[in-house]
Amino acid sequence: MKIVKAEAIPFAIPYAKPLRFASGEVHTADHVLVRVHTDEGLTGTAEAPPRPYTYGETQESIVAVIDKIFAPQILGLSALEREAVHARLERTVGNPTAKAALDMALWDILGQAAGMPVSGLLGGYTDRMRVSHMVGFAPAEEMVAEAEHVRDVYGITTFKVKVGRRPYTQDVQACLALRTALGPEVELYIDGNRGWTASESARALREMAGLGLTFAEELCPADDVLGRRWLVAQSPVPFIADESATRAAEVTRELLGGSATAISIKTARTGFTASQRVLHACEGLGVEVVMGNQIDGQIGTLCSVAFGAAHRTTARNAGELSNFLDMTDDLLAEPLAIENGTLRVREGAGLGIDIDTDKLARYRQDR
Ligand code: MUC
Ligand code: MG
Repeated sequence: MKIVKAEAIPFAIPYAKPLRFASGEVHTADHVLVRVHTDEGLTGTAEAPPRPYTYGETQESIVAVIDKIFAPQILGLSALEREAVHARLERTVGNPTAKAALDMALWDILGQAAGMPVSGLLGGYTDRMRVSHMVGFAPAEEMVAEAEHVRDVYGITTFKVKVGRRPYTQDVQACLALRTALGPEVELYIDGNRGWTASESARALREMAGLGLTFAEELCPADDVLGRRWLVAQSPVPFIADESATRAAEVTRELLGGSATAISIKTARTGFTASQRVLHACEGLGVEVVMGNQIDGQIGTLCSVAFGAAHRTTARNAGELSNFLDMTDDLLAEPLAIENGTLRVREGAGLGIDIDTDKLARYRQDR
């Protein structure tokens, strides 16, 4: 099962509603479709979503690093030699989504070769996840209307609220409005994308003490080392590290150093192989995890739910699996459907990513 070709195809699909958060905003899904081909005719597929404001990757950099560095290094290896593939990819620091998409495409090949769904190969814990919806920056009444719409149409009852603007006049007010409108039965947590200081975060958490938040994520920068530890030590809820701790070693450092007490796992940036390393580190250290969303399209969401449903620890909390709802279109021939607040893993061998070739022709940027 030799790897004979690795393709990186840039495509762009506009968002119907842009997502705004403290570190940036997304108007177009300018992602990269990654396809790995073997000499036996199997093709593994995944997508890499560049997040320049978070990791510095761009659509152009992902295409370039795959075409010029990663593809030449892995051609000729067997798709079964995942550790050897990783040893080569990890010579290069950074470029997380390019590496992750190659990893997931290889797992797709493994699943197809074994005649097994990837989720089953990874762990096969369950066949679905509860969905958490991310509510981006907007006036409080629009954030409430969005959450009510998503609850009424898709049955979603867990919401991650983006904070990190002006804490007391905007963010706390928005969270209050959401809790008042949605009532006690929904689950709310917040993500600051490093937008507040440690002292702003502490005061905001005190002001929201009655709101029953489940988690607080990246409220202030992890690089504010002592300030962040001071904040985490007094946080009334588990404090999630997201972009500050992505690889297993970073996760271990942040958890042992007291800069986080829970972890966001995103297959978009650690694929399946490195996500399992992160997950197992978290299980060993005894902290909760949340399947995060890197503003994935449907292909990335299918990968997230395959991983999240595969393991007991990831399936315990709702996974962030709904950002694709805001896109005007997607590449999957059979679109994903969120029903009763849950998303199911796709059945069949591999990841079940069937690309609509007409849509790919319409949205690809390289022709
Ligand atoms: C999140 O959880 O932070 C925003 C930027 C990014 O890289 O991911 C998103 C969501
Ligand atoms: Mg986050």
